[in-house]
Amino acid sequence: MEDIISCFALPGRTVSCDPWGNGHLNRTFRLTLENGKHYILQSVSSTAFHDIPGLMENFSAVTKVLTEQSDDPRGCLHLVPTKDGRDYLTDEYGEYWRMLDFVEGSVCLQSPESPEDFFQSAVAFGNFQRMLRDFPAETLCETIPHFHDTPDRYRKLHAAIDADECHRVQTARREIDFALAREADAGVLQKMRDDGTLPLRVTHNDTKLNNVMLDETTRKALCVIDLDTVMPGLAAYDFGDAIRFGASTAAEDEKDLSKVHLDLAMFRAFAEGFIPACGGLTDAELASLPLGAKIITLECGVRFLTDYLMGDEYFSIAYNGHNLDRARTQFSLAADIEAKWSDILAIMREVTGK
Ligand code: GN1
Ligand code: MG
Repeated sequence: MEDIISCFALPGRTVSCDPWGNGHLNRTFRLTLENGKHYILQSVSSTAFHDIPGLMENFSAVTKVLTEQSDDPRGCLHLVPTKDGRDYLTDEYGEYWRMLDFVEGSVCLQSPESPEDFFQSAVAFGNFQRMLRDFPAETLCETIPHFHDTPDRYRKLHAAIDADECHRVQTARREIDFALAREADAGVLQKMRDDGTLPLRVTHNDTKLNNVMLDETTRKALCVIDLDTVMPGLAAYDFGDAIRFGASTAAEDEKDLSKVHLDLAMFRAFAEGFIPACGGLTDAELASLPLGAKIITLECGVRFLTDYLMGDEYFSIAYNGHNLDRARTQFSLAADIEAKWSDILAIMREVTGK
């Protein structure tokens, strides 16, 4: 690790390096320098990302625009270059490493402590989309092709069921039935993307609450982190994934499913923050946002379930069955979103005035 750290142009000696954060894919460490300043060192998952040079090009192009657009230096992530002026480093094992400024004086939440926290995260993700409105989305590399292509996620689920390599299909019958019962309707966002009903935007695509930093004192939104999945996408993906994670009353891996619900007050708070911050969403996009919540929740459940059936190759797990537990919470939440559909539409009408 010391060899890796020494390749980056840091302004001083590192005194400690500790594991940091809650990501399921990348390995993240926080460094402390002797002057007390902190930095983030990250190795990017090559299991998840197959074109890391392309991903890093996205990263620097997008952060350049965000830096120009925001007046607060903490309003955007900044890469620390290597001593020879590059954005990242490849080590002798082929691992990719990058260094970032740590956003000092900030907090990152696993669940909102109040609707205001969630509102702030909505403002951060909405601002992100607005600041990148004129960015030529088609020049970005698709860091994970078909990332939110729900029909493609279903194709992979079918392949995992058919192969049943780990003999786990029997243990997940109920979850498989739940997913397959919704397959026919789950492709509607992808269809509206393909036929041009919904415009392509530069989207974040992984809008979990823990991908936003809030100021630790004012609790106002500072910046959006985890830019690995920034790609051309739909506003509904960013809205939907945020609701999936932050408007759920339980953690993503809660075992007691009676605790998993959609919190309508949180849903409203996110809609109130996100929609004005994005600015200029079309009527078709506004109408697609609740669908995003339903479909991205279902899709995430399908992804966890597929990974469980395939032997937990993608999402890191803390125990056997972790991915099945995660799939179950997502399906419980998707069912609750279905049950609350008319309340959701009423909130959308109130927030948009349409
Ligand atoms: C992954 O790495 P992390 O935890 O920020 C995943 C998201 C999932 C999320 C589920 C690139 O995000 O799509 O929604 O886990 N990221 C990628 O917690 O696959
Ligand atoms: Mg993350």
